Amino acid sequence: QYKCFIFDMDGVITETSEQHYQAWKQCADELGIDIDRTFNEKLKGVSRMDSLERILAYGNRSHDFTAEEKAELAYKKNENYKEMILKCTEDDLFEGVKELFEGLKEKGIKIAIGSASKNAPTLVNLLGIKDYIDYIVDPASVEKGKPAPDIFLKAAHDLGIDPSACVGVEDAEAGVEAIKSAGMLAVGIGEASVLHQADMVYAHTKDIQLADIL
Ligand code: B16
Ligand code: MG
Repeated sequence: QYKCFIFDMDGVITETSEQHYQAWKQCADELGIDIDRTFNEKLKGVSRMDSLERILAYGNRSHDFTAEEKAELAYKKNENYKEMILKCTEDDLFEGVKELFEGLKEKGIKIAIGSASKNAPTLVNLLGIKDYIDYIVDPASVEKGKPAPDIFLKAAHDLGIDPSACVGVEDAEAGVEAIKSAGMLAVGIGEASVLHQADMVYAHTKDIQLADIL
């Protein structure tokens, strides 16, 4: 039986993609690169440095910066983003998340966060869900980001649970791919046509039926 649920953060338990977008938009504007919300879709679930690389490639400016300059751009974006998310409170938690967590706790199932974001611990605190979370993966501790399975496998390993007894919940295509390569059950949040690799798909987190999964 399933012993652990590993949740992605952005798009699954809260929506921070708007703040990521605003912070990247400011960075891109300063470089004279015009990004919009459609382009931002390609940054969901993608690590900070990879997001910057995608923006630079989009503006044909991949080769214009040294590694140091890129690190500085990413640093500035993150400082900006951190200031934006300071306003997050329990009200920013998606509907149904607390009830879902309560249901899992009742059944003795562990809850982990498998986000690509290095800011996940800060958000877990701001969203007031710290007491529910058994483990937060530090994305800096794994070699490869999503769609590689590393983040999800790290959670299972550190909790001492076999991957086959884990359920991953993701809104991004790359995230679902990561869960499947980790050998876990994949629950998709969003559109079934996009998340076709998922074992089951719900439109919103609040629609998840634990009884169906367990
Ligand atoms: P950070 P997720 C991802 O979160 C975001 O979707 C993505 O836009 C962001 O670049 C990435 O986290 C890294 O975030 O800069 O805070 O380390 O969907 O994996 O929860
Ligand atoms: Mg996500």
